[in-house]
Amino acid sequence: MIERTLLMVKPDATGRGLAGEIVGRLEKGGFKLVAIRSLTLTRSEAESFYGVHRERPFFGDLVEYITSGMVVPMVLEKENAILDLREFIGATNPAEARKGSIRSDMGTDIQHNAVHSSDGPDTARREISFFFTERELVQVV
Ligand code: FUP
Repeated sequence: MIERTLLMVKPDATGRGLAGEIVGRLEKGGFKLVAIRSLTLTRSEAESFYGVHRERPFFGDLVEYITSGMVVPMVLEKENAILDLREFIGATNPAEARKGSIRSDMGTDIQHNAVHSSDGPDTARREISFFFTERELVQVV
């Protein structure tokens, strides 16, 4: 099934000038770019985006970090996009991520792990509409 998912380049990667390289890798990897933007999240936006982690011990640090610089969210489309993208970016902790994956090559530690991607269909829908309007998701082929 053709799916759409959300990938967000995080501040550690944008700050090191890696956003373009990440987009290039994704496109070469067969992910079609549907929509892309850049912004710096406010604290309340970050708390809402990471709402499922509110009770976790790292929540405060995560919000602090994700608001510390620019993020580049994008919508990507392909067959089986959600799970394939999770595989493509590698495990959450760059030290455990598959060699050659984005997080292995570009992440620093579990917090500064270069990119986020949606972990399932419901999350993908929620995260895509968090950043993009319906109009931005329309593609005339
Ligand atoms: P992922 O779905 O791979 O992005 O990972 P999680 O949903 O488990 O975690 C979300 C984010 O919380 C991670 F990208 C990084 C951060 N995190 C920490 O900072 N410390 C932890 O111990 C676990 C996650």
